Amino acid sequence: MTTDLSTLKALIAIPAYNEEASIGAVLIDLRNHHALEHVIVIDDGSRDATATIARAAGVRVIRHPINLGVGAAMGTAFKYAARHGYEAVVQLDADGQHRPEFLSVLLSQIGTADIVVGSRFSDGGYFRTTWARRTVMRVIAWVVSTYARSRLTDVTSGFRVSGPRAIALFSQHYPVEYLGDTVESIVLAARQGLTVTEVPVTMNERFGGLPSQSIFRAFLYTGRIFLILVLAGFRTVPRSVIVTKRISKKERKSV
Ligand SMILES: Nc1nc2c(ncn2[C@@H]2O[C@H](COP(=O)(O)OP(=O)(O)O)[C@@H](O)[C@H]2O)c(=O)[nH]1
Ligand SMILES: [Mg+2]
Repeated sequence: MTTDLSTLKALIAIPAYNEEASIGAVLIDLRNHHALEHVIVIDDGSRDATATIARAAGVRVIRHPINLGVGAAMGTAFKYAARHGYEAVVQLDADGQHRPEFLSVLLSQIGTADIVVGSRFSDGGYFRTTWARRTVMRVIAWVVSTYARSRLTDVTSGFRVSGPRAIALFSQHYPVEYLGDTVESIVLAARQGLTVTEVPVTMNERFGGLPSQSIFRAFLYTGRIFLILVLAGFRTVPRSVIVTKRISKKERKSV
C-alpha cells in the first residue's frame, strides 16, 4: 500500500489538560499549516478555560468530564478518527512544544511506516530536560527499538503520526497508563506487525503551564515502565481488537 499524500485525510489531535496559557497560540500557529476543520482538541477534564479558548479559535472540542490522562485522550481521538474515516492521526501537544512546520515531513513517511515518531535525538539533537528523564528515555528507547526492530531514539515523544492500520488498532485499544501512551503504544503496534520509524524534529520549550514530569515522577515510573515493557512482550490484544490479521514480513515491506 502506498499513500498518496495529496488525498491523505489527516486529523490533528491535541490532548489538552489545563493548557489555557498556550492553547490559543498553538492553534493560531497551526492554522497556517493545517485546516482547523481537521483539528480536534481533547480537553481532558481541564478546570481552566482550555475548552472555551479552543472553541473560540474554531476547532472541535471533545471534553472528558474528568481527567483521564493523555492515553485516554488519544484513545478518544483515535475513535473519532476511525468513525470519521481519517487515514492519519497526528498527535500534537497543547503546550507549544511541537512545531507544526514538521507536520508535512511526519506525514510524508506514512507511506513507508505505520507510525512515524518525531525524534529530538535521531540526528544527535539535544533537548533541555532533566538528567533523570534523559537517562530514563535512553534506556527505554533501546528496549523499545528491540521490540520494534527499528532504531528509535525518542520513544516518549508525543509528536507522532499514525497511519490507517495504526488507527484501526488504536481506536479499539490504546494504553492509558502514564508513559504507556507513548512507549507501550509502540510496543503494542510492533507486536501486531505494524512498522515504526522516526524522523528528526526540533521541539520548543513549553509555552506555559506545567509539564507532567518531575525528577521524582521520572524515577518512580522508571521501574514501572520496565515492568510495562516486559509485560508488553507477553500481553495479547483481545481477539476482537485485531482488525487486520497479523502482518507478515512481506506485507510489512509493502506498507
Ligand atoms: N500532564 C498531563 N497532560 C495531559 C493530560 N491529559 C492530556 N494532556 C495533554 O497531553 C500533552 C502532553 O503532556 P505534557 O505535560 O506536555 O507531556 P510532556 O510533553 O511529555 O512533558 C499536553 O498537551 C497536555 O495538555 C493529563 O492528564 N496530564
Ligand atoms: Mg509537552
